[in-house]
Amino acid sequence: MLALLVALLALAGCGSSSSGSSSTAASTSAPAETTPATSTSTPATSGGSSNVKLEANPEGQLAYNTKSLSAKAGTVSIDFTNSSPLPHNVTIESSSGAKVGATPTFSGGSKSLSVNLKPGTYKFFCSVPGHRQAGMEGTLTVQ
Ligand SMILES: [Cu+2]
Repeated sequence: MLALLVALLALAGCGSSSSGSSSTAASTSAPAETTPATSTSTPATSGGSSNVKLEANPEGQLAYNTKSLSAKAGTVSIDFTNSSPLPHNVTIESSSGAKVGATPTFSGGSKSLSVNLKPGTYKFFCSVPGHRQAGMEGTLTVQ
């Protein structure tokens, strides 16, 4: 009876030997995917463009709302509004008197004219007969 007990204890003692195998945690960390940064840098416009607003006198006087405009050299957009009952236009003329561009003659609404201008002094006027003489003209300075 006693021998059996000893035998059982002995067995238990032997079985308590723990195996020291430590499970090595497999570190399978995938490398972070580096998405290539698409740099959308806006290229500096060399020519430049400017927008100029001009308005005819809405009461029907033969006048623009200004006699002097200025713009940067390059593409110049002139937004001309004519709320007057009289038809008008905007004509651009170089200092030598050459016509550079013009909007159609119209009444009501607005039209825009896009011209490529070099630095210099230009004239803007309405080419409807009598209008320029009456005062519908001004100076456009391009720098
Ligand atoms: Cu006019």
